[in-house]
Amino acid sequence: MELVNTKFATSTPVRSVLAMLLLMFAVVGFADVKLLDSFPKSDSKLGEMVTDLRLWFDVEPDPAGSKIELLKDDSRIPVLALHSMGENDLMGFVQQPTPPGRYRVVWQATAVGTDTVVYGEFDFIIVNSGPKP
Ligand SMILES: [Cu+2]
Repeated sequence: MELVNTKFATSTPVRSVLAMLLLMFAVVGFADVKLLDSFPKSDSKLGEMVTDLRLWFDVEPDPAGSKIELLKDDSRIPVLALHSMGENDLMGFVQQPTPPGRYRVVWQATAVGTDTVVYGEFDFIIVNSGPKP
């Protein structure tokens, strides 16, 4: 009888701790889509044109719920055929020449299995591309 009482006394707190942990995981899971790396890298300088953009995240992004835009000054350069290469990444193709200048990547991403949309942006610079072959 005493043994049963002891078990009952310990199992309730254990269950509420487990429930709290599950809740915390759920909350973190919704909020957590972090950009870990990119090509081009944030604030980097490149010596050549960019034909594709890649973003790496801490979770698997859903290309269908994600978007990448490339801006130069006030004009928008289309980034097409957004897909993943299977490395928690998004990749898209830049379909116009990217002459020297300052560029801004504006992205939005949704993790697979969530509805939360996370936004971000970063800049990079393309310096003298050199003569075309
Ligand atoms: Cu690819």
